[in-house]
Amino acid sequence: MTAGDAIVGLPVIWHPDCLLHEPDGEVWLGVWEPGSEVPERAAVLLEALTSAGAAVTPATAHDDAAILAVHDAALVEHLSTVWADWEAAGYPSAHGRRRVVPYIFPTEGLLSGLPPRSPAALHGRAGLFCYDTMTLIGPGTWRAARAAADAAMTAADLVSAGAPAAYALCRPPGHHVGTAAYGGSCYLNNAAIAAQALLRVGAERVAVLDVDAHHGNGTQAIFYGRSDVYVGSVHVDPGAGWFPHYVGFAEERGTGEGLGANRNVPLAPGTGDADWLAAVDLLCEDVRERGADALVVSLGLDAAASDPESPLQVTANGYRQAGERVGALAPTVVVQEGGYDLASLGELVVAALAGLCTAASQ
Ligand code: SP5
Ligand code: ZN
Repeated sequence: MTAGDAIVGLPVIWHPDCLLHEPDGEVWLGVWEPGSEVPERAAVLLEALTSAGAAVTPATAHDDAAILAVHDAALVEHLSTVWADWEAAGYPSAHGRRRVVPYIFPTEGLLSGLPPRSPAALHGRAGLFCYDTMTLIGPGTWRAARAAADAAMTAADLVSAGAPAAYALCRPPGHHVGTAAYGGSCYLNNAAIAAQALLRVGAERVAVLDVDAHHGNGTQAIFYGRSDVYVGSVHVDPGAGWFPHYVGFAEERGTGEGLGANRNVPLAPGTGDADWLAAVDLLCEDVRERGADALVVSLGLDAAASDPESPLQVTANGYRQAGERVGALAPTVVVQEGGYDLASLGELVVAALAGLCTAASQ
């Protein structure tokens, strides 16, 4: 049996609309640059998983209930309408602004406690829910983000119905999106939506384990005051200079009823398999202690040594071992997050899911 054989038959939930989001780069430090969150990522992942024998399964349409349980309706309304408004107002055709990019942000310091109004000018409103300049919106963004959420909800259905594991091939990714704030190349929080969907159909306790190279700040924020969803994240230390810079520190343990249900394990740049897996083990230990009826894994592949967006040095074998440890905990919805090296993404996703399936089927 080869490493990949374990994933024969694994449901891979996919919607072709996930290819429609073309961010056309990112504005970083004032310069428009080629971005790394490109449609080819999804194509590469799909091809590798199909070749390995996974069972590609169409995402089915779901209503907005689970989405609106984790995101403010105003954020969803904004994301679903802002491109059409931008285009109708002539920003692309008359002003050369080919994507929605904010320039002013309603930070706490600007508002000084006043309520955030919805600005009259669309170019003012572009920053109402967005917290960076790298998360551009174009003609296909909303349809792709909504299709990714459908993929996550479809995977949650399968696991609720008894599948030991299901993988949602979500693109764009989602773990940087909070209740009413998007950024980090993410628009809807697919992992949080999956967790909420699992609760809706009967799970009492869900755990989200986030192994993306970056802190899952959105997922943390959504569940920070809740005890029904544990959130654990292992990531490159934001205190060492990495996105999301302001959050993701070890002392962030949750608040109120959620106190103790959030755990961050920040790692030094350069960390490789041994210490990364030890951090994954810490999170798994939390899940075993607290108990979970179902698990959501935010599977970022950008902790890999080959990845251009993070300084972690995890190998494909490391991802396989992480899959083995996590898969043993509970029935698992895997949601795709980051991972940007097109040459190694296929090997990495197959390794992670093969490890997970090996453990999940035992
Ligand atoms: C889902 C996910 O992994 N989001 C990552 C968001 C962090 N992106 C930080 C990008 C920093 C600028 N990248 C510079 C690349 C050089 N062009
Ligand atoms: Zn990432």
